[in-house]
Amino acid sequence: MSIILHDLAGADPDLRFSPYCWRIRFALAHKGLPVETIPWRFTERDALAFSGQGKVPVIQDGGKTVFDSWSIAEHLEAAYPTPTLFGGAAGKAHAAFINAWADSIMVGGIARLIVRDLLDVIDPKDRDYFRSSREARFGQTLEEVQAGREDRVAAFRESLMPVRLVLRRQEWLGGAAPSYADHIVAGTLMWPSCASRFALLTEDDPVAGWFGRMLDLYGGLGRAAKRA
Ligand SMILES: N[C@@H](CCC(=O)N[C@@H](CS)C(=O)NCC(=O)O)C(=O)O
Repeated sequence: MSIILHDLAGADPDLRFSPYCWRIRFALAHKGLPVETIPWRFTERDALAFSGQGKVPVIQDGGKTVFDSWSIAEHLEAAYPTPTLFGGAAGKAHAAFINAWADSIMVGGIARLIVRDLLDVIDPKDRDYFRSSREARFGQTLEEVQAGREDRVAAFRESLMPVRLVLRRQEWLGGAAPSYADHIVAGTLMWPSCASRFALLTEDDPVAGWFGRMLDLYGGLGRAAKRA
């Protein structure tokens, strides 16, 4: 039986752009687990009531409901140990750092570059909620947040230096093979890659080269994704 994944969708139900849901899409593919995705929009609170909270990703695996991407990764590793996502306790501890870094530095940096673009791809019924909740969070209009991004994108690219330095020494963040650390960073980059046409990475950036290899994994899962 397939695992069910409640997955953020845009106005186009095939446009899936949540950085957290993509981490789980990659993790499921890594473990070879079949998945059925159910499109979810920001204002469909009732559809997640069974999980006791209001954010995606949420998975239903047999009788078990799990939300929060890190908790889902932990569940998958415990329930389906091979192939491993973390490579043991030390690998999991290091992936926890990557997860925290991606959630703060990467997600925060990317949001300031593409948040107004998101308004154009989300479902029209979500637009008022999205604008008011994000403008309250930033204390600025979405247009103000995104303004001047051409001048600011270099600083975002600079923030990826730790990834670049690791990829100089090894092919994957996981070392000789991809691991959940790769899924976290690539899943986060799927967000702008799917929802915006603004180029976050330059083509000659080793991070872009690695992201291209990530897109090709698992039968080209990331490359086949619908893009805005
Ligand atoms: N820490 C959570 C974050 C999940 C999250 O923020 N999901 C977003 C979609 S990308 C969401 O559902 N937001 C609902 C909202 O903003 O109302 C995780 O890792 O899964």
